[in-house]
Amino acid sequence: MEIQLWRRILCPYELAVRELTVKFEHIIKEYKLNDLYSPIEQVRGRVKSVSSILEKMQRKHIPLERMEEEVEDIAGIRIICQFEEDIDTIAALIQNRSDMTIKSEKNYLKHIKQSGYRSYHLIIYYTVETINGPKEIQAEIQIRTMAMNFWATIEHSLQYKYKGEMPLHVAERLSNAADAIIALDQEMSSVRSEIMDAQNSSMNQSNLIKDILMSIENLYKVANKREVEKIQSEFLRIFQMRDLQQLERFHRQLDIIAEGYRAQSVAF
Ligand code: 0O2
Repeated sequence: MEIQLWRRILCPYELAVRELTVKFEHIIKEYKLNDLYSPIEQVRGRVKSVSSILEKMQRKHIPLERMEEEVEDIAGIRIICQFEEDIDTIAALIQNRSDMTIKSEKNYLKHIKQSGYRSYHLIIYYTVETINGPKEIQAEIQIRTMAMNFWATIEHSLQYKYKGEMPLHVAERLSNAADAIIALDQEMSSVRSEIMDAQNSSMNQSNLIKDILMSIENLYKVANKREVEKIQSEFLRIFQMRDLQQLERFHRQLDIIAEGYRAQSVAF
């Protein structure tokens, strides 16, 4: 097939990968804006290379005219999360969306692959708008924890290096590493609520500091410069104490000061 034709075939898949990546990144943003823990940590996307598509078609005896139906992962999205529990939350998020329809799932967490590979895969139908009208394509979404991703990335490069003929001692080490990853994910899940609390409180603190700095900046526009300088050094003093409650109190005081200036400006 000519390269130009490949480009035309892959073009809607490129659009789908870009759109889906933006949509999942936006979910992270929405959680953060609402001061909530995001079950999605990171999103990556790729369009399968022509050589990978051809290799898969050869391996699975897929004729060229069936390529778009049978090679389900031309568009691929990988969603990385922190905890194994997040995987179900993300799958439910996808299931409830009106712009993605789940065609099938492969649960390599329940049915671990012989290699030791663990991940949760969904094949979805997704429609992109092209200059010729809407086109429904398939995309594969892989959902896995950071630890699972670490293992899969290393194993994938070793598979590539040994071209399917991995020496036994390497395969054994990978299998041991896969067991260690299972233990690590379980261990992280057992301290999940503590880790999430720590992350939430550090997120709250950074949002609070952002708000305080913005209030001080706004005061500069309306208040006496010396007074704002005093407020600023008071902020630095409280900031060094690393006490969230004190910071919250200080923020409330700033609101009252700002309110006073607003009232004054209305009165004049
Ligand atoms: P790439 O480079 O990731 O795009 P098959 O391709 O025959 O293995 P199938 O039925 O099409 O499998 O789908 P399956 O099993 O869900 O696997 C598709 C993708 O999952 C693979 O894509 C890998 O990304 C990943 N995967 C599956 N098994 C393993 C494994 O044992 N180790 C690692 N590291 N990844 C795996 P591709 O096509 O290999 O390519």
